[in-house]
Amino acid sequence: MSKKTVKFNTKGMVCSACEMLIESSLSSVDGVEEVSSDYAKETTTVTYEEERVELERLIEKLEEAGYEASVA
Ligand SMILES: [Cu+2]
Repeated sequence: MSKKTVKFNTKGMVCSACEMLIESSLSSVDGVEEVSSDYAKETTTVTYEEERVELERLIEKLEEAGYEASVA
């Protein structure tokens, strides 16, 4: 299985609760291995298994959580 790490701009983050929200939301996606969010930079770095998760799915999840997401 090949792992991929992608960094997203996650605009709209304002506090550490945003980090926790994003981290728990993305961690619940099957195939996601690691999520690291930084509200000061408004970025989220995700490591996932390419065969199991679509990049689009991650963006969708971030948008659902309430953030404006794009690949950094
Ligand atoms: Cu917040």
